[in-house]
This record gives sequence, C-alpha cells and structure tokens, in this order.
Amino acid sequence: SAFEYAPAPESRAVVDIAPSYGLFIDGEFTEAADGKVFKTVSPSTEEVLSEVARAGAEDVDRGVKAARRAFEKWSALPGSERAKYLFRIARIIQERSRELAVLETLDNGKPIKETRDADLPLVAAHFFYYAGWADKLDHAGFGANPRPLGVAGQVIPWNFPLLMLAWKIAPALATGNTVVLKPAETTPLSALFFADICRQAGLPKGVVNILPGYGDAGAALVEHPDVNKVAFTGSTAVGKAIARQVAGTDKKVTLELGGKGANIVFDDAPIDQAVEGIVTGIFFNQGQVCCAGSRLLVQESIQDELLDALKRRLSTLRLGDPLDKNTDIGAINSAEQLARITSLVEQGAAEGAERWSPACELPSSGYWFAPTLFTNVTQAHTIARDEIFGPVLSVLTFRTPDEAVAKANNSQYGLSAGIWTEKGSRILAVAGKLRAGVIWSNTFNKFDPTSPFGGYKESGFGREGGRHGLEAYLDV
Ligand code: TXE
Repeated sequence: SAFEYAPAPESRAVVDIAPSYGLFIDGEFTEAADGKVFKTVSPSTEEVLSEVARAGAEDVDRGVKAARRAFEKWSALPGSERAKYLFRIARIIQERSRELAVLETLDNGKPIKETRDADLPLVAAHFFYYAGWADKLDHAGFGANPRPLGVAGQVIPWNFPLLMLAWKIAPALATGNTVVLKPAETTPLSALFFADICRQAGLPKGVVNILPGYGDAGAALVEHPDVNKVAFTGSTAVGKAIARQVAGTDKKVTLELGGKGANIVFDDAPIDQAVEGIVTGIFFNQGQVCCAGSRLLVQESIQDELLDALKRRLSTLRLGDPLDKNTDIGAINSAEQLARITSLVEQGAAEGAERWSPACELPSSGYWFAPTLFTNVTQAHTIARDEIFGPVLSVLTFRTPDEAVAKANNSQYGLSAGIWTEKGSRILAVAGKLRAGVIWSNTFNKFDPTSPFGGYKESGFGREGGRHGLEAYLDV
C-alpha cells in the first residue's frame, strides 16, 4: 500500500547521544543548581533519548551573568573577528550536518529528508549570511556605528529546534550581543550539540549560553533585570504573556507567534503544481509550522477537480519511520501536541465539517496523526479560525478575488499566505491587499536567510532574517 515504508532506515549510528547532558553556562556543561533533570523522548518510538539538566531561576541568573561578563569583550571585537567565529560555526555545522540531521529527526520526529534537505542547509546558510554582515554593519543602512543591545534572552519552540536557534543566535552574535537561549522542553538536544560546536569553534566563554528547561525557565529569563532584549517564537498565548511581562521595562522585544495561513488557488492555476504547493504548505513538518498554509481557499469552479487531484496525491504520502529517507510524514512532536490536534479535529467534525483521510495505518507506539482534509468548512468553524499546528487542512471556497482577499484576511493572525495563478497582475493586486508578513506566489514554505520573516496582527511583531533581522539586535 501507499503507506508501506521502505526498509533501510538512515543509520542512527552517525550520532552519539550521551545518557545525560548538563546546562551550558560560561563555556562549561554544568548541573542545574537544584539538581533537577528531565527526559527527552523520541516522538516516533517514545524511547528515552537522554536525561537533560533542567534550568531554574538560579541557573538563568548564572547564564545571564556569564553573558554579561562576555559582552564587554565580544562587543568590542572588530566585526571581522566576530565574522570569523560565525563562519567557523557555519562550516562545522556543514561538516556535522548528517549527524545533526539524524539527531534532530530523533528528538523532533520529523522526516530525515526534511532535516537533511531543509533544516540543516538553512541553519548553515543563516550563520554564513550573518557572518557576512558582522563587518559591514556601518553599511546596513542604520547609520554609522550601530551598537549592540547587550544580553539577549531567547526562547524557542520545538518545531524547527536548530533552525530557530540559528534565526536567533546568528544575528545576535553578528551584531555583538551575547546570548542566553532556552530551547523547548521536548527538543533540547540539538541546542546542546550546538553548544559543543561553539566550543569546537573556540567561541569565547559566555558568548552563548544554552539553558534547557520548561516555561518557568523561559519566564525567569524574560524577567531577568539584566536581559536587554527578548526574542520569542512560540504560542500566541505565551507571546502575549511575555509582552505583558516586559511592558514597563526598557527591554526590546520581538515575537513570532501563531498563524492560520491562507493558500489561495485561482481557476487558472496549474493544478498539479498547486497540489504540490498545498501539500508542502500543510504537510511539511506534519503541519507544525507557524506559516503553514492551513486554510485552502479554492475558486469554486475548480473545487472538484482540485480536491480530486489533492486526494489522489495524499494517498501516495508515506507515513512512518522518520529515519527512513522515503518517509513524507513523520511523528507529531509530543503527546500534548497530538492531544491538541485530536481535540480540534474532533471539534471540526462535531461542528459539521466533512473529514477525509487517506487509508493509513498508524504505528503502534509514538505520536501519530494521519493527514486530514476538511471540506464543507465555513469561516465560523473553529478549524477555520484556530491554529491546529498539525497535518490538517481546512478547505473553503470563493468566487471572486475580492472574496478571496476578504476570507484570507478574516483571521486574528497574519503570518503567511499563498497565491496560485498564472496572472502576474492578479498576484500583485491580491498580494497588496493581504495582511500577512510573508506572501508566496506559485510556491509555498520557501525560506531564505536574506528575506525578513514575521507577522501582522496576533502573529507577532518584529522581523527576523535579512537586513531587517539585524535591526532587532541594534540600537541605531
Ligand atoms: O508553545 P509554548 P507549546 C503554537 C501551536 C501549538 C501551541 C502550543 O499552535 O499548538 O503554540 O505549543 C516556552 N515564558 N506554537 O505549548 O508554550 C516553552 O518552554 C517564557 C506556534 O509548545 O509557547 C518553549 O520553549 N517562555 C509556534 C516555548 O516557550 C515560555 C511554535 C514555546 O512553547 C513560557 C510552537 C513562559 N511563560 C507552538 N511558557 C510558532 N510560532 O512557530 C512556555 N515557554
């Protein structure tokens, strides 16, 4: 069947995971002050991968102090010197990319072909890109001699663990800031391997500190009086809490939150190409993507043709062992996320939308969810409004471009959108009216370090990536 997996999994022997890891503070791995630890499991098998020190408020304070001590020297280095370290880190990431891809797949559950072909190349690309800026900040258009903010407290999610780390750390270091970063509790391992890479690159102690832990450690980091800049990617609820926490302080903040991206397909779009873009838009990383195209807006006249083609394509997707290089759909990152997806999907069916999935056998252990399509969806349905963050597509229809724009913009979020049409004039006209930070045309989920990324409305504020990403770490 379409869901049989090929044998020959990518060898996990390329990565050596230690039974336990410490926090990375001031260039050393150390235990948490209160000795607490937590387990990280492989979502595809529920096997415990390692036991990791769990940071608390006291550790956050140690991390921030180390970053503060390092700041004076790091920020005083000529940009060309900081660039050397960043280039070195980028090259080590390339050299170790197979190991890191397997590690990320084990800890996150996403298919190896994604970590190998998307996550890791982009991680290296971000370090190369920002390394290139480090000695050119006077020419970034922010005036002469823009200055770093100080200590950056960064909190990242689990959907692209190493890539979100790169988005946060590369521009911070290039601009002369030092960093305390808290990875997500379900995916701490690649950040700890990155700590090792910092040592391998000879990065001065304290410039990067990695504190695995839970939300309490994230909150302590945001609250710490000696943190100058807060960068967060995660849920809208926590983003709002962080905005309240930093209100009334002089901390700068950028927030990259949820989304409910509309993928708009006009009647002149090439159907096969659009189907591929729809699949990439919502099934890449099991739909656990803030800029996913989770709402399909299809022009009424081609609805039947498009949905038939889409269902045929979904029936060919392979779900299973993420280390198998033929796998398209891997595991959901955690039991909690699986429960959230399941509950929203049940609500969608209860509210009257029609649910469809290809024939699909789910593995008996691990966290899995079959690709799911909802038709007969109205704008009032919860599944058309709330971020599901799973492999679930809600299909709505429209008749005119204006109706497509109105429906696409009818969301609390404004992170991403897609436009499928052969007409260049229509792309520009529609894109100009969409309230979304990223708009793709005749493609979806394409990323590049030179492009700024960020949201409108409750998708957050500030931009990461590109030249604009530098501004978030500078006083100009
Ligand atoms: O997010 P949290 P969760 C959305 C997605 C998902 C939902 C919940 O819809 O279903 O959020 O996911 C840290 N102060 N996104 O619960 O809790 C936490 O430890 C400071 C969209 O995993 O926001 C982790 O490191 N930090 C999203 C990080 O915040 C706190 C990616 C994200 O976790 C904290 C992830 C606090 N009070 C989820 N509480 C995107 N934009 O891509 C938790 N954290």
